[in-house]
Amino acid sequence: MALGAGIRDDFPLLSHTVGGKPLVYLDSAATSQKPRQVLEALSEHYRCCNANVHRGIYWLAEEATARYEEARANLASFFGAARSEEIVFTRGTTEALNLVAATWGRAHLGPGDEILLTEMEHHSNIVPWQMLAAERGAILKYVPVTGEGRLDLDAFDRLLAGRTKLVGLVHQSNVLGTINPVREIADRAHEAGALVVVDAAQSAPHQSVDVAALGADFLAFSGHKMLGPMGIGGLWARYALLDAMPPYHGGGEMITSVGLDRSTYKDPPHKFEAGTPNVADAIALGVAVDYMRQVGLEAISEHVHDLTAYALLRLKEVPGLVIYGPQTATDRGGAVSFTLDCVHPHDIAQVLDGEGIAVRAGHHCAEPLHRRFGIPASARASFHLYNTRAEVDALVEGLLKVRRLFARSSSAAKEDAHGAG
Ligand code: C6P
Repeated sequence: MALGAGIRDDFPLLSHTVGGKPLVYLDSAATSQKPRQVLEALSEHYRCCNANVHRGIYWLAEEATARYEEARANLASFFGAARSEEIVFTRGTTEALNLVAATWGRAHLGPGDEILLTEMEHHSNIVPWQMLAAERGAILKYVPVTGEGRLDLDAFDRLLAGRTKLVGLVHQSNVLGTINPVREIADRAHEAGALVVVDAAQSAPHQSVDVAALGADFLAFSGHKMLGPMGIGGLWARYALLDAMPPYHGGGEMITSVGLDRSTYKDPPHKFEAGTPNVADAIALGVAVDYMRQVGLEAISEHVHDLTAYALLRLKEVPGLVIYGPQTATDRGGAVSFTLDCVHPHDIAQVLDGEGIAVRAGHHCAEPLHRRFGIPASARASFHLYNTRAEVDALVEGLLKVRRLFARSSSAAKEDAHGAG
């Protein structure tokens, strides 16, 4: 299937205009757009199959339950899990990482134990560990990021110690685009006796992510970046690991029996899914994953790689633009963050918005990483299977316009200051 222009008809939102200009959506790292198959699955669920799951013994409830569990099985096969019960549905990556910290972390980490993260983590793979470390007296350490935006693996080896109990890292940086050598890192971490938690929020939308091949112990993902709805995602972990973990939230449907003083819990994954789950969104995420497989993960990867290579090349034409992260598309995903001379990233995003171009500006929930590069914020363009080279061209034109506007206003300001002096 031809990606880019050839697939855009599947994504109704992409035909919108902004102030009379065609929408150029370059913010898929924040959330992807949804194909009509996913939109239809959502509406079909509520029109045809809506009932609570794992509770009713009537036909409709059993149908909803079967579809919900089919979605789980689908995600398990998408991530190469050994069994369906290894997928726990959560609201997304953030909740999945909090789950690991609050359950496995509380049970296994004590005073002086070390948690080794990286400087390029999203806040959702930092803050839950900070909270846990404060509670348990554990110590946080960070693998530094090199000037090229890669992990310093020599430093990783030095930091990995007998007291490292957990290594947490992002598969693909949401800022730098860097794709980290997870397998290599996981092998070294395992040798040192640590478990590995992988944040796959940005990799799972664009490439085949196989938990066994990666050597992960835990892997978190967000459905809304994978062409699925918001509010659904998950955690993968080996069944034995999940089985040994205490539950997360307490409530309905995660128990086998409740007494006044204590309760007993179901087996995974239900032990971790207290209360009414997000059934419709889980089912629609299953459809999103089917859609990605139908298009082909290899084809998606290649398309995003091609656009990224093209963007890295063309962005060099914008004077004063600095790109953070690997400068070539090798081992790199489709998130390209940059700054432009003295123009604040928010101003860049605002001027581009006037051209119908949607990019993100700010620290992208990766404040320590921005601090590492000595900048408070950056602008970011990110690509998915529906983006085109023409949209990259529009971005470059838009950035040249930003430069012209701000060069004019800064020379006017200089003239004013000169005049006033
Ligand atoms: N990054 C971005 O614009 P949630 O919000 O739970 O679906 O995903 C959190 C998350 C975790 N890890 C990485 C690497 C991420 O990129 C994100 C989400 C978005 O970059 C929103 S801040």
